Amino acid sequence: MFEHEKDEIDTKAGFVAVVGRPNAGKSTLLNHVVGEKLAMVSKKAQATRKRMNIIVMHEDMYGKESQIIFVDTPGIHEKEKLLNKFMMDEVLKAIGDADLIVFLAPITDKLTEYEKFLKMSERKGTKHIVLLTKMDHVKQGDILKKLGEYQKYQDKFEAIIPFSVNKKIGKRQLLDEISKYLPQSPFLFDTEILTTDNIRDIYKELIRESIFENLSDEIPYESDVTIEKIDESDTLDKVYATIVVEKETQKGMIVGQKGVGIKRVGKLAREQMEIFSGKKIFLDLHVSVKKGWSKNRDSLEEFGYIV
Ligand SMILES: Nc1nc2c(ncn2[C@@H]2O[C@H](COP(=O)(O)OP(=O)(O)OP(=O)(O)O)[C@@H](O)[C@H]2O)c(=O)[nH]1
Ligand SMILES: [Mg+2]
Repeated sequence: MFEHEKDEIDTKAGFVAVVGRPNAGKSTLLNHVVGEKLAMVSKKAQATRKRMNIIVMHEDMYGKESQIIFVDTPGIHEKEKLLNKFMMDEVLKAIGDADLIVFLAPITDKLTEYEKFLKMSERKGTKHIVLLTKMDHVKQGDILKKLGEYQKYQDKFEAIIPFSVNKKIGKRQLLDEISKYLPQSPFLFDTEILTTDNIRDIYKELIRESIFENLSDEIPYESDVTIEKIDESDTLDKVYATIVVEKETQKGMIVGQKGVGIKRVGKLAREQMEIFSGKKIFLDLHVSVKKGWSKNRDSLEEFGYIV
């Protein structure tokens, strides 16, 4: 590119990795900033398993437009299973590819998670912003106290912003701040698109979200979903999907007596899919058992988790 051409680019664009411990509020934040329910959210930790791009167009206070490509990631955690290793690899890849990182910590957290993140990310030296989430959980005085604690690391972060999705606080400030650190660049994606994920990925996540919502104990963690087929038309999508579990007993627990369990999972998933697509959804849902899938490389690949 010639120097004079570079000067003519009046837009910014870049990748922003959103990282933090499981349940910090990463996926909720991204659904909130994009204004659409795209990423799955759960009260239970370790909901997100794979990176997801969520794209937000933002005009800063000087009228300059940025295309912010947020990358939702699984929570930072340590576990031995191959699936969990894949999840951590996803975090590291997102950090490695990012122009900027947003580190999320619930405001009630101690600084140990942040210190872990600093160790993980310092080698590459990518700039980061700290976002203190769920500030609606605490009083004003506690917010100031927490901001004080983070001052110890003020030379490490570019900004620290308290945030609450519930109280709708912090969005504009976050997007303005992110825009400052993005490179001058033409837009990297069509300005109309909100995610690079396809409909298959999103339907899969909505079914997983319903499993997280409706089932307890180990089932959410030991199950996954494959979308076998989608027959699309203008007003109706017919979706054929299988829930895969590790054990025969888990299959029984999902199906439930007279099939009430799987009906409940299917109902919530279908409602969410209808909201997302604006179409009627026919959902054909089955359960199958695949012992040890979360520890097996080939099975993980079938679910789209390439380790
Ligand atoms: N009160 C309150 N709750 C929030 C806020 N943001 C997120 N939550 C809740 O926190 C829980 C976890 O949210 P997620 O968005 O799934 O968290 P995550 O960081 O994506 O979690 P993983 O995908 O497991 O890493 C959900 O029950 C959200 O409703 C907030 O600002 N205030
Ligand atoms: Mg998540």
